[in-house]
Amino acid sequence: MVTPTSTDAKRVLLAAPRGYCAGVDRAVIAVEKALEHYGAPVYVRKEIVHNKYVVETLSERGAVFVDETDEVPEGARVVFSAHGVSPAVHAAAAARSLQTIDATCPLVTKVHKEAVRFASDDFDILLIGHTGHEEVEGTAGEAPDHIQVVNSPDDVDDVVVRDPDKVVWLSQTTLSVDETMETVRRLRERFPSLQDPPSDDICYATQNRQVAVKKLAPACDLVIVVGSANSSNSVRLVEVALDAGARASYRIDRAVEIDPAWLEGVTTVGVTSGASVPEILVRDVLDRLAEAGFGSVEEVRTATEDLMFSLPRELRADLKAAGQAPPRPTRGARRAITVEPV
Ligand code: 2E7
Ligand code: F3S
Repeated sequence: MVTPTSTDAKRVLLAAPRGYCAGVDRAVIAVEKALEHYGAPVYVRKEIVHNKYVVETLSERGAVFVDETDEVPEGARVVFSAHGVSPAVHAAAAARSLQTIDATCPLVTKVHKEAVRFASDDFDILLIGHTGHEEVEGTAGEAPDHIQVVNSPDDVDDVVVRDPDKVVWLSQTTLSVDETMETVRRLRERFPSLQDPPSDDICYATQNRQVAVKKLAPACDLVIVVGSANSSNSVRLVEVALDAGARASYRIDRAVEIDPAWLEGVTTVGVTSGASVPEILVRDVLDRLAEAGFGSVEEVRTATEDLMFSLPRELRADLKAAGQAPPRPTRGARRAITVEPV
């Protein structure tokens, strides 16, 4: 916990880690590289990541965002978003002879593999996550006959399974850690033999951003979360900030959305950003806060991140064939690890 200042000087506590995770970095670079290498248009199924600015910027450069593969011309190239797709989407793309680049985050692919394995062992799989979110649709689509979605602790009483001794829970990668643990606790009350996932499904980036905002929130009169409305992990950061003791917390896409009334009587402002948010948007927020007298910025760091994923394999192969070196990491020096998508 960060203690309040002894003076009433205005200050900003800036969460770290914040912003881009390794999966977003990889997905955004994949679209950029595809545009450079193949030329526009490059079709992208759904928003590559849930951030308005990223989508607008890539659109200006020639990316064409569509809802479904049937909007992509036969034989054209399409990128699948970081949130993952079900086997049915792969099949639909193949039926139209689309050339696919799968930018599914490798940590989502890991959850898909877990779902396939538990389904083949005939488990009932309770997927904790938000109905309608693209990631949940993709994961549930791996084994629709074995998976049911549990949205929140309040859903637990309605769960019906075939064999209470053969039940496992998995989850969306971007949930609130605390709420998910509460859902699991209630599920286990009903199904004492409930199995845990083989490893954490809530990813490192989600967890790290929640830990950082939890640390600064108790000292904050206001926590500003930069992120889009459809960004699950960004929305969770507002909830986590409030649960951890921030007196107020708001999500904004851009600095211009800061309402001057929010700053009245405020001494300490916390700032963080979701995993799909480019740092330039945070810089704009800090500039705006500085204009309002909050020029003193103190970073509150709870972890360092150096994870990086290699580009989608289809793209890497084409770049290599053209004699192009793989792109460098875009932020900081990070250890390269290769996790192959399925
Ligand atoms: C992919 C996955 O794009 P986001 O805002 O997505 P969420 O899932 O939080 O709405 O953030 C990056 C990201 C997170 N998870 C991308 Cl599976
Ligand atoms: Fe992947 Fe987690 Fe980011 S699942 S896309 S590393 S928020």
